[in-house]
Amino acid sequence: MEWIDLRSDTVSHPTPAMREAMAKAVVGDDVYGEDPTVIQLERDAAALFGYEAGLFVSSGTQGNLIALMTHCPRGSEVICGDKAHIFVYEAGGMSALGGIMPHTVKVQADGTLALDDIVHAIRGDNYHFPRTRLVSIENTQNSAGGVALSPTYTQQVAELAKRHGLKFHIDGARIFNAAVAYNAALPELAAGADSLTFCLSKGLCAPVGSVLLGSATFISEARRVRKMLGGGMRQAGVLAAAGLIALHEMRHRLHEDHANAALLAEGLSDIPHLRVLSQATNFVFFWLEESAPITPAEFEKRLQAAGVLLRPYPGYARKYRCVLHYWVDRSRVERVIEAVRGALA
Ligand code: TLP
Repeated sequence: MEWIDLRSDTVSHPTPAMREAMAKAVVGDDVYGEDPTVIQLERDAAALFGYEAGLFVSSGTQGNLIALMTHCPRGSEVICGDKAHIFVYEAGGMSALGGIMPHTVKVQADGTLALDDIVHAIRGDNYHFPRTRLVSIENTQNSAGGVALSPTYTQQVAELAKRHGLKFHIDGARIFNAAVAYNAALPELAAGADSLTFCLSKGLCAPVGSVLLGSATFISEARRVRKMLGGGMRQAGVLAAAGLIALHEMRHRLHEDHANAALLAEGLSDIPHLRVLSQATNFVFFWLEESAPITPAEFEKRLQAAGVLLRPYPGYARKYRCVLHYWVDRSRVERVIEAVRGALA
């Protein structure tokens, strides 16, 4: 069966053009700094966002961990959202491997951290306290509904961080979706951030990889941390080749996923026993009401029988996240709407 997989955009697989580029990629040993395709990806990514340098890493999780470990000495603190991916969904890596303490503040409904909350979370200069080193935001904010944060807000956080002598990191796993949502230039969304990670393997369809961006000095230190974590890859150009297509071609079609998400939200909105909670960028969240004639497990089973893969959002029994991507076009969205209607009839 050909699945319509809405569980995440991480499930997107490489396009035929990517597979061809991967087969033909010129490669070298990247730990020796000799893989021309990786070097090109890192340079192109840095240039696009206005950073000095980039580092190709195996995943968004690894990119964030490397950034945190490069910025923060052991025992220091990062201020981040209570729904931030680095806090909730990265297996506690910052603490387990970096000895870094998360200091969480509430993620607002619009995905931001209130500036006052950030200021209040900054530790005073007192030897009882851990030292605050870093502020981190997430754009788009996954758990808040895939909402995009504006260039203005990003700039405000950057200024706040600077004023208080803190470093500033952006988990920009889906930053290209944010750029589409705000029709913003990429450097605007990164302006003032000391580091940023973005993913090639979500809506952009590359099979593997993320890029960490920062100053030349920061990236050189980050390269050591990547090696320490076992993330030094060898002929990684086969992966970077797909990454280059993601970076230069696939990001230009993300508006289609946003339009399909809006279409899906609209189509689901009048189905009984289901409440659409939000739609933003390529995400739709809905709630399966307690009044539904079937259990969530049965709902998923019926959808699966109709070729649709959906799962509750981690930590919730009845809250579903649908993530649109390249492999779910408009006609498939229409099939999903019919499948959901049928499952709940
Ligand atoms: N998010 C995944 C799951 O881990 C929840 C998903 O399906 O959305 N930052 C953000 C904002 C993310 O959403 C993710 C992946 C990551 C980082 C980590 O990326 P990977 O999976 O490449 O380690």
